[in-house]
This record gives sequence, C-alpha cells and structure tokens, in this order.
Amino acid sequence: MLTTTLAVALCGVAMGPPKFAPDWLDNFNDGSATDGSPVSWVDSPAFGSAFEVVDGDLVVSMAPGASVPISSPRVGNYFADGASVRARMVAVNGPGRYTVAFADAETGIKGYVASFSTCQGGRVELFRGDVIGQIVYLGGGSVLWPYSPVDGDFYVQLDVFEGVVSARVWRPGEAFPEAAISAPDMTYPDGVMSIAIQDFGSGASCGGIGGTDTSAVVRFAQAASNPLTSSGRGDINVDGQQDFTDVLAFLTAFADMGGAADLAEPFGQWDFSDVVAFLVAFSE
Ligand SMILES: [Ca+2]
Ligand SMILES: [Ca+2]
Ligand SMILES: [Ca+2]
Repeated sequence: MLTTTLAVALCGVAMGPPKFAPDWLDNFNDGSATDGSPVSWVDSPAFGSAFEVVDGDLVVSMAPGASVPISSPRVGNYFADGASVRARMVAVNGPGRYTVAFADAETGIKGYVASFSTCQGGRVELFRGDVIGQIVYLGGGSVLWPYSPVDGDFYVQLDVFEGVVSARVWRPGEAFPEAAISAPDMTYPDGVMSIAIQDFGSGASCGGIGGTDTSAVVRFAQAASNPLTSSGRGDINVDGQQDFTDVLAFLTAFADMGGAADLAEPFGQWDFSDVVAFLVAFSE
C-alpha cells in the first residue's frame, strides 16, 4: 500500500508538466560569473565588455581600447513574454551611466534600457534601442535624493510587461518605490537581461573628473518573468535573497550594535523599533 502510494507519488512527479522557470538571481558569491551557476555571463554582441568577480561582486569595467565607451555583460537566459530585471550596484570612478537592460539575444540592441547616471546629481532615464546608433528616448527625470550614484549602493530596475516599460531606482533600506518613469511601448516583449555601463569621458556635461575608467560593482543581478516588487530591505547580507541567513545576520549585527541592524530611529541606538523595522522589511 505504502509502496503503491509512493510509486504513484513518484510517478506524479515524473509525469507532471515541465515547469519552465527562466527566473534567476546571481549574487556572484561562488566566485565565478561564467560557471553556469546559476547563470553564465557573456559578452554582448553589440559592445565590448570586461567583467570579473572580485570578493563576491561582479566588477564591470571598460574593455581596453573599446571604440565605444560602453561595457555590457549579459546572461543569455531568454524571456519570451516580458521580464523584470534588477541589479544592486555601486558606481566607481564616474561620471557615467549605470544601467540594466532587456534586449534581443541576436543583436543586443533591440530592447530597453533603464539608466541611472551621474548627471544632475542622479538622473533616471528610459531608452529603447532599435538598431545600432538609433536610440529612442522614452523619458527621464532627476532623483530627489541628496546624493548622487557615486555615494553608495543603489538598485536600478527595469520592467517590461504588457505594453508598459518602466524604470525605478532606490537605495538599500528604502521601500520599493513607484516607477520613476513609465512609458507605453510594446515593441520588444522578449529578450535577455544585461548590465551596461557607459563612461562619460571628460564628464563635461555631467561633472566629474573624467577619464575612461568608470566601473560598476554589482552586488547581485536578477531577472524574473513576473514583476519584482520587494525592496530588498530585509536582505541584510546583500546576497539578493531574504532568508534565514538574513535573520542571523540581523541578530548578530543587533548584538554587536552594527549599522546593518540600526534600521529605525533613534539611529545610533539599538532597540525594539529596529527589530520591528527588520521584521516589516523581512515580511515584504
Ligand atoms: Ca557563479
Ligand atoms: Ca540575504
Ligand atoms: Ca535604531
């Protein structure tokens, strides 16, 4: 009887419909971006790219001698019907543009780009690419923060679903924001996720000391076939996921009176309001 039940159960598992789940999240903690675990990062067909994993983060930099000051590694996992793509990163040696994109697998151009740049103290923009050299501007705006992208970690997210494309940017510790820019556009519903950074060279238009050494430190990147709506506030150990290791990390930081656990006023004090803030964030 038990054997029969087990056999039926196993049979049910084996014969169930295949569940294709292209969703992925790579936090680079395994030290490699090209090992297929969980995904493999490759060069964009459109731009040069230079990237390596350093201390559990993906460092994206300019390829030496790049004719176009853009570097764009990507993941070939294909999304057929929209995607939500996100990265948490740090801008290094701006001025520049730091983006996540969703574009076709063949050219790497046809699709959308959500950009955060050092212009105007932090500017969010949304673009559509059609062919090389032809970029359609879908919208932009300054971020109402008292800082620029060069001051620390930020999240940038692009959503492409059901004829609407949107971009948003927020900081660790902040609630998941409304889209900063939304545009009706249904030109490219499918594609793959990429990260792209652009060096602004002299930086004349956007401030900064120039040079061509812009890079981005990417804490994690992910792509999902449904909209990503969590803020990541409960992700204390910055691996892109909220799980029990974050609870342990919070408790450890709380006991040590570390900044990672000082989540609520009064700052500089570790009390029950910090615990409540963590639990609220963790339940998102
Ligand atoms: Ca890996
Ligand atoms: Ca985590
Ligand atoms: Ca506190």
